Amino acid sequence: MKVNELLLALEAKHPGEQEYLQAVKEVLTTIEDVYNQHPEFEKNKILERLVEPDRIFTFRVTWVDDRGNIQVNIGYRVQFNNAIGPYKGGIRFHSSLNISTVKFLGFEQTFKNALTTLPMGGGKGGSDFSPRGKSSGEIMRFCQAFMLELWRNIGPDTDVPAGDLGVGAREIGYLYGMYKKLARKNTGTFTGKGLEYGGSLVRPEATGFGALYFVVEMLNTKGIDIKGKTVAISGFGNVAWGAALKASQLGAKVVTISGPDGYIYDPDGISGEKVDYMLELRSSGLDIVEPYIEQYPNSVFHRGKKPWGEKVDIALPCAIQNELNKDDAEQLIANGVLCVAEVSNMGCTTEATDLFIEHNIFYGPGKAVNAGGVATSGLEMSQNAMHIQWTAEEVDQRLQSIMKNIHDQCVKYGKTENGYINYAKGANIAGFMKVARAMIAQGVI
Ligand code: 2IT
Repeated sequence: MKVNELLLALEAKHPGEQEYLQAVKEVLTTIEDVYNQHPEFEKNKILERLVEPDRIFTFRVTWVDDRGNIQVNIGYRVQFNNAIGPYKGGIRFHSSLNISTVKFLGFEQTFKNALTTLPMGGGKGGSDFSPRGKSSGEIMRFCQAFMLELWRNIGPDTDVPAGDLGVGAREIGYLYGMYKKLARKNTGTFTGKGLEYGGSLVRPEATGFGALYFVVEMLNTKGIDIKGKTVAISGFGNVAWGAALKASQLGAKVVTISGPDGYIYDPDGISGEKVDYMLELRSSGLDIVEPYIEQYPNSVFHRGKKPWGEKVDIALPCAIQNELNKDDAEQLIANGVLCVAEVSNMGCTTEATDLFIEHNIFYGPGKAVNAGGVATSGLEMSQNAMHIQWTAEEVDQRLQSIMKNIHDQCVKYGKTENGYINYAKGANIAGFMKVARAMIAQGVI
């Protein structure tokens, strides 16, 4: 198989779907050698089958805002691949969401979920609905209208959605509530649920916690301690919050967070009550971080800028895809960055990723680094199926061992001759091998 030919064909078939084509290209170019060493992959047309989602649902979502005006949005659910388990992946509410983004996220999710060691296929969904500035009533009505259309296509053994950007505990509550009303079943067909109705302890923290467990594993390969290291975090939502919480607990010093309005630099470190304050900032619904400087006057607000110009040891993009580009990467490298781990999905552009790898910098791709979120969703599904609830310690223990296992898989497939671990390559090959073998075993379907 010539990967280039397949990519050209895909570009012709799906013109303009930039994020999707980028995600596919990043995977295909790293697995090409392994693919060609296994004639059964080519014979079974695994790549041609893997790059196209099993199916896509696109639907209109009509709802009424607080002023009585009718609003129209688009809803999506991409069921990408269920070779190893039910479709599983989040729902994103963001004004920029389009089919290219949902497909890229679903594609990535397929490999990520394979890495978690749990039986979950890949799916993703969402809407171009923007929660910014919306009242709780508007959010609820939108979630209900969204679910009115989607509920028929999901279920505990079919497709299990969860949160993503713009979809947190409140939205999951509204979505799941409407699902239950329509399905008349209490099946747990959603993860990230509230603790009172089937949610798992540690799920809110899991993406950020898992990311830090992964970073610790990366640093361990060179005997480096995370204690005392400075950390730049972008974003200030659920994922950034979990990452800041665990990083500070581990003795690292988090010096930045960011929002669409700019970034905060806090020389004293963001820990303790400042991490709690992130939740308050988020709950204002305004999507800005500037109020942080009023609360903590020692900090500085840099309007319209990203935090990657700061001199730090560890950079953790926690906001959105392609938020760290080539210029940012050059700046981080010039400032002596040690480790860059994507907590957002595809947080770095391809050019940035290539630069980090070229410079032998610890670089962790999103599908490995942030897999703790969906892995803990998998643990929530297990608890729901057994009708029990594990303690926080039990869940955290499992999360830690899953992250260690993912790290081991990356090392197994990503270690290069000079000892450098290419985590992007390792994660892609490990995830691919599992899904490809499951597809072959199940025949041409
Ligand atoms: O990107 C992701 O892995 C998520 N948004 C979490 C998905 C999930 O099903 O928990």
